[in-house]
Amino acid sequence: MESSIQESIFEQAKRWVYQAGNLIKEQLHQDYKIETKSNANDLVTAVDKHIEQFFAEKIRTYYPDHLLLGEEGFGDHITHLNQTIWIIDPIDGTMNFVHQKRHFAISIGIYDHGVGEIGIIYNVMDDVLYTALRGKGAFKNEAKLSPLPRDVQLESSIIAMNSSLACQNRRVNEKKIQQLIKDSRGTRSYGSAALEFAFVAEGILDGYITMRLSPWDFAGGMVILHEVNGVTRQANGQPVQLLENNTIIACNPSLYQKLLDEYVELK
Ligand code: 2AM
Ligand code: CA
Ligand code: CA
Ligand code: CA
Repeated sequence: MESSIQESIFEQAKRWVYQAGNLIKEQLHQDYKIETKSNANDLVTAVDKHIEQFFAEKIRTYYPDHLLLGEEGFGDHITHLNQTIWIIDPIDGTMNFVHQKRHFAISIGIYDHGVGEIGIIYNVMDDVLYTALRGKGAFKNEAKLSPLPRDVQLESSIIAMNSSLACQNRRVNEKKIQQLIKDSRGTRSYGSAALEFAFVAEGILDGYITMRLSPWDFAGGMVILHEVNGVTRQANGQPVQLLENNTIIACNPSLYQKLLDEYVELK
């Protein structure tokens, strides 16, 4: 994507993200409808839907040749990558939104022919905007993020994960995850995949491991993490598939091989 086009789309997207953040704040304490999706703990609210519709309307008006892939179904049915696609999670961390009224984010990744050009993750209640343009670095608000250090050791690392990874489960060897909990300095679970990606990019987490993320959970974070030399791979070592669910390791480059070889074993 040409640099001036990339920058003008970015400026527009950023304006919309701040507008959407204000819409979420207005509705945060209102009596919105809450429904469940795949299970009783998989929540979706009228606010999630409203925000995705907001972006769908904007994109269709201003960029009619772009496509949208969104969690709540107001986007397009996308089967291939050879166009410009906005991959949006209107609220990442819906459970946090409902229960905690904080620790949730708007996440956007804009991909052109499969190449991540723009990443935006907005921590709405903290008013912290993580951004990246391909080839131009990553930022936390106005501050440029440093490339991740290359000499990080596991024993002094903090690893984020969904706690269910350490319980008996169908996908990974939980015994090795339990060993990872012992061998690392500490573990965390924030409940927003997008924020967990942003924290790895910021260097305040050293890794994030999670099962079956959807494209809108990681699309923005992958662009941001890439700009600080972070690694995002499937847990089997394969490249992430942008249009599919992926079990993911996102981490500091110095930890990737060790996590893959010693701690993340798929069943
Ligand atoms: P969401 O809030 O947009 O649904 C929480 O564990 C993290 O995992 C959030 O980023 C959440 O995104 C994501 N997630 C993905 N699939 C989920 C599911 N079926 N139920 C709950 N959270 C899910
Ligand atoms: Ca959801
Ligand atoms: Ca999500
Ligand atoms: Ca969501």
